[in-house]
Amino acid sequence: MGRLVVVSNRVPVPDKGGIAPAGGLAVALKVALEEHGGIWMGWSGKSSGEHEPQPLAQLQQGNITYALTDLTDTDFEEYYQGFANRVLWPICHYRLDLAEYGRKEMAGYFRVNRFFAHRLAPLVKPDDVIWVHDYHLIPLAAELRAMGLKNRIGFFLHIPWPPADVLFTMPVHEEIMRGLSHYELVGFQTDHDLENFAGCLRREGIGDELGGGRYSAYGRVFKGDSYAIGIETAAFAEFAKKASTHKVVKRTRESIGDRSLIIGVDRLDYSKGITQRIDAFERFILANPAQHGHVTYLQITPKSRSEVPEYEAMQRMVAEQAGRVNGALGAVDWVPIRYINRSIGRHILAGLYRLSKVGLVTPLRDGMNLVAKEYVAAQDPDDPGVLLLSRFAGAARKLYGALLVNPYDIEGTANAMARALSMPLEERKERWKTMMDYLLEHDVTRWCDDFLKDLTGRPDLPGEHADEARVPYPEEAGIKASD
Ligand code: GDG
Repeated sequence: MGRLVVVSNRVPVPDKGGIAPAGGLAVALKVALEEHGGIWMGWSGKSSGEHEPQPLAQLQQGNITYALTDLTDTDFEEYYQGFANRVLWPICHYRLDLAEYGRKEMAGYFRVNRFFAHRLAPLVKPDDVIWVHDYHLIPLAAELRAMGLKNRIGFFLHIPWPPADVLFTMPVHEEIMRGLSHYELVGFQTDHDLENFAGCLRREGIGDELGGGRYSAYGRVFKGDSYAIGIETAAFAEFAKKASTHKVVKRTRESIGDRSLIIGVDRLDYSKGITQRIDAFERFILANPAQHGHVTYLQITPKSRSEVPEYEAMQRMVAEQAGRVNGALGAVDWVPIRYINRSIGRHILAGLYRLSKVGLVTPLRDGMNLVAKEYVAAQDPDDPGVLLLSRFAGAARKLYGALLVNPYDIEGTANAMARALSMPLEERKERWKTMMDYLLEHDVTRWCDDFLKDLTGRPDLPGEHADEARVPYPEEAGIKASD
């Protein structure tokens, strides 16, 4: 294959010493980029106000070029906050009640994708392979095709794909589906997401499943498959072992004493089921008086997307809820819930996972959920904790050793907490080993290799660009920004 060109909304730019920010995805893609040489392009995270952004800022690190563009305030509001985070995110997480459609935002989303394409195209060579990431950039391939690019282009969706009845509530669902058909390979986290996607194609006769993982739609043939994203399992396990001696982790151990620690780690997001989880913890304490004073639930919740009103409201709600439970159930020498509303260092996080007897990962819906995988990798093999996992997280499709829960069932989740805390060592070890063996084999490097192998080694795909003609996008198809 030629060079690799990765495009994502945000780019993990290495610091001046060339160190990439922590996180499996950044590491795995950096390894692939180093191997093939290439470009990682995306938004700089900065605004150019209302002025046209300057040309791409390019930063060379070895044989990788990081290419970053600013966005105007309007672009940020319409494309990022508006359509990506207030329409696509809730819709893909089955929350059509939270989706806020606005013609202006929808037009802004397609406009910024076109802008990205125009900035990227001059950097791309004919044999480069392009890998586009996530829901912010679905229409990018169509825009690049419209500019005449014939490269192999793959897309990976990090979040869930909803069933047709949910997706079709979105006024521009047709344009989104058409956008995906312009890729050679569309990757989802799980078989369920892929099934939902195939269902969307079948409904209203948009397209067909051709067999062998091939699909046709809008006069094009492309492949779809599922690729569960992993973590750097072996490295994270080692990291967590070392982190147990970190002073903050030691202090936490001392402050916990002989109580059992339960941990939850989630960006503050309504998809993560944090309020239902606190309800379940409260129910568990009320139903198990013997546990009073003997268990501490640590919830680490960095703020995210605070500029979006739903997130701001949720931030207040979770803090109030944790305070109410502590006020009602706590004692002068026992605070049942320790709630941290900011980000903590990755090494401390790894050490805290290892210290915790139970990992609570109970999203209402999640593409994969890396916290579940990190919690497992961080455990002491001789005395592993128990992963309590929502059946609606992508991770539940493969982590067979977890205790699966339905996060909407507060009582069921509370019962599972009690079961996890009393699970015998032999059962804990057996469950942990099943999961760890899987995670070691299916780490993030394997995920990256599998996707790229399918994208590049596909002589059977015609690379058909039957519908090369310019695709009319919403603002041209009669949806005006001023509507
Ligand atoms: C999306 C999809 C999919 C969290 N708090 C802190 C911290 N974190 C780190 C965790 C983990 C990451 O953030 C969160 O990843 P998740 O996968 O759990 O969730 P999303 O952010 O929603 O990610 C998801 C993922 O994309 C990848 O495809 O799995 O389904 O929604 O790595 O450790 N890290 C540090 N301090 C914190 O306080 N250092």
